Amino acid sequence: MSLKQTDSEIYGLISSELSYQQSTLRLIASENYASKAVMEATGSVLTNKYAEGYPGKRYYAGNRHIDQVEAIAIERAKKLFGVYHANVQPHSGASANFAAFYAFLQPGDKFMGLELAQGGHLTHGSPVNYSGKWFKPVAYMVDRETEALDYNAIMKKAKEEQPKLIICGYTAYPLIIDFKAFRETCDAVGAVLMVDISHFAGLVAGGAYPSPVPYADIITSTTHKTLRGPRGAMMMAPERNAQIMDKAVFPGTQGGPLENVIAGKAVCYHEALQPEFKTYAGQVVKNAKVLADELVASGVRLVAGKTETHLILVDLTPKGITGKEAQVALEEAGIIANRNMIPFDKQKPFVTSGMRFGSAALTTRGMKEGEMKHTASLIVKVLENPNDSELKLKVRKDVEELCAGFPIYKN
Ligand code: DSN
Repeated sequence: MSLKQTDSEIYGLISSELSYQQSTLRLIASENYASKAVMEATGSVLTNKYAEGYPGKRYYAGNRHIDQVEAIAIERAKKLFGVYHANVQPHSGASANFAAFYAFLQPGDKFMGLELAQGGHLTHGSPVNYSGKWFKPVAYMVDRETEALDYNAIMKKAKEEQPKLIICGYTAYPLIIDFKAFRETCDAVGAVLMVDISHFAGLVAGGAYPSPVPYADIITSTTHKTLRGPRGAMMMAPERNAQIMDKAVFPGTQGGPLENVIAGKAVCYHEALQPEFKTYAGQVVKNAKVLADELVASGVRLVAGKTETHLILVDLTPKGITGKEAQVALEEAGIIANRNMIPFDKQKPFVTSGMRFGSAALTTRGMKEGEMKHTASLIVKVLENPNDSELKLKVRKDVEELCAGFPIYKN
């Protein structure tokens, strides 16, 4: 029986969500629209199978097709990122990061990561996360003036602190990371270089962001952000760390892999290996830059003053509203984006002084520079009049009209 026949309640909510996704502007920097092919693979019969282990070495019988699916996913990931080895089993970015810690650290070991409020991730040493509870995080910061990473300061801190591992790759940093500088720092103190490329993996795959592969000891990534695959994650490593990475995922930190999601990842890698993906990745960055420039031209302050990626971080302090207020007002107008801490934020994490915008989902819909200018004008209208209900209603209609010209799924 179909979902509609079996469970009309859930079917109805999924249908409503599709309409909502279609009729709103998605600017959450970590979101995207997976293709129908990716969703078909993810929703397939592969969900019925247990496959603990790896291709050719499973702890369950009956994996003849599963082995092929996972082996293809691994080969495609290796080709896409030009890396020695890939593990496609991590269930999520947090799981992948946990496995990286498991591979290289012992409880109590010291590591360095960018503070959460500065753009780092929860799993990069937040005191409420295992990374901050079971290990000893030392936070590095962006420069107070430029709001960019200060590689000399990071080197100095690493020499003082002697961490066993250093993480770079963030959730709210709009500039390109100098991986070579991090490599030099790690070499100077004998630390492992872990690069979390979750946000910009699709840009790396599409040649719109430098690759960390020549520098990293271990790479973690989600697969559903700019990379546009199913919700999940992956890890990559050079030859010297291939075995330790695989053992850290299974049996170290996970049990049975989600082979249906792995099939979705295989399809995503196949799509990302096509020439159109390069065009998409380049357009993601172009769109973000236009959106950023338009916001700046309208008097909006950006953290670091610009973007070099898919991501824009707005400081709302000069506008006199909080991130929480802006997020609610924008959502009422059909613009979906998330509030975010900014460096040296004076507001609490639940309130924040910032908004984070990303261009990947709109780019996937086919939107280009013209639509970014339009989108920026709508954002500015709402940010300047967050309590004007009539205006928000007008913007909502404008958003619906704009979205109608760019269907998410064309057939
Ligand atoms: N939730 C992701 C993001 O929005 O950046 C990070 O886990």
